[in-house]
Amino acid sequence: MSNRRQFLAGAGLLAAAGAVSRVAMAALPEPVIQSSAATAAPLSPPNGRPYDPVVTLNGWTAPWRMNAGVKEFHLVAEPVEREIAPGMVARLWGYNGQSPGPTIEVVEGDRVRIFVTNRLPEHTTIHWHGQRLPNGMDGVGGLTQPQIPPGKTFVYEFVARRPGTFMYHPHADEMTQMAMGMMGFWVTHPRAPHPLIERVDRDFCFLLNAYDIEPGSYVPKVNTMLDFNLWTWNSRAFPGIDSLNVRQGDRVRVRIGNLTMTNHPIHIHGHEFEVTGTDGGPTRRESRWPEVTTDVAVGQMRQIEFIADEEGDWAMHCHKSHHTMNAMGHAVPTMIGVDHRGLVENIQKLVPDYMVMGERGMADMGEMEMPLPDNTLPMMTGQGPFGAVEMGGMFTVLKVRRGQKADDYSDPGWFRHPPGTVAREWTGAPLAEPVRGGSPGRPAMARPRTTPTTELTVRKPGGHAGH
Ligand SMILES: [Cu+2]
Repeated sequence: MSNRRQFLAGAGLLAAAGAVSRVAMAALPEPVIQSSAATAAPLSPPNGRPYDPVVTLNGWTAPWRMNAGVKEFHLVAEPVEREIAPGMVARLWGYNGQSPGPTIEVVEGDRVRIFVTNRLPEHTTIHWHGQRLPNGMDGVGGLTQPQIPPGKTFVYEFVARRPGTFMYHPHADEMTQMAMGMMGFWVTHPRAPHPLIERVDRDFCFLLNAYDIEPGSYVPKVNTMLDFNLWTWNSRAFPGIDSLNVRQGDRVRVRIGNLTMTNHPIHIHGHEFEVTGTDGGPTRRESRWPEVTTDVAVGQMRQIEFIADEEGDWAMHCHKSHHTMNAMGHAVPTMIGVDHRGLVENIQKLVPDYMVMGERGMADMGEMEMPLPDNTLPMMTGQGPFGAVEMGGMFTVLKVRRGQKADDYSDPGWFRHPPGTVAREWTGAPLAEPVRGGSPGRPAMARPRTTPTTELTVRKPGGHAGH
């Protein structure tokens, strides 16, 4: 779907470059609307200065129209339906049919004209986070411009002066509009070889965002300040986030912007990376050091780079463990070590569909077939080649393959591990009772001799809690 749309858009651009009348060029450019949450193929620039395009995870790049040397984009702020992951759709606000809006890619020195049409029920603006621009183009409603009323179109115009990694979002009723998903990515490519900006083989980008959507409902609660329950990358939660598919040996860049209300330590397995840029620009070489996790604070952007030299399926995720879970994870009491034997049958007389959560840990949640309200994602889910992955939220996989073609971003499937390279069960003689250290006192996690009195919270799936 997205490829076809991009192809059609590209065909439109070619026609525009040919013989379109001045009248047509004086009219608003046709906005291109996206209906799919799939990762679109990179959009090679059909005109203007050349560059290596980025790939937006579960997103796409906005086509533009070249008008007398100016790159013209048309963003439409509007209500959208976004599939968060298969099985759950959210009613959000976004741009051009999706949340986030399309990525805008331009080249350092480009003059850019962006038409913004407001189809929301309230006024809005767009702030171009991180850009050098005339003050009146900065998009702060009331401060640098009047708000864009519903039904109106405003024009922003400036030169993309600084190459780098940026984002855009409203600066009008921000708490509501960002909680509803209004945001997008912006990349300004360097116009010439830049001493601090490498050429890379793959260049991915996505925004960190978060929602508070009650299980079973569709619309985010917009008055939530901190206690969000859906942690997403580009408004997608695992297993809805596409994998990053690369060829072994590729130099890979990942650009990440944080428009949630908390920080996210982003972690990649199996490789070390360096932070090569922020929304302030490329970092100086002497400021770079190897990392496997980098924290992306609120309102920050981080651009990381590494050589993908280890074949395999490598987890890539936020390191806050409650950010790799979907909704319903919050109110579950800790039951590890609590002996439920005999209790469940009694409770089930009162609550027929009662299930015990977590007496052996929470891993059972990954496989539990619990009745969930419609339009609700399981808390931890996703199937891997060895079983349930027990993850949700801000989690995906970096797939490094020897055989991946240079321009191929398709999913190569699960990694086939060479024989003898997978952790395996010990089948030799079992160890007798382990020898414990000689410290006096009881071990910290000893099982109590008698079952303690336990207060149980009985939870009926469906979000109705009773006691
Ligand atoms: Cu996080």
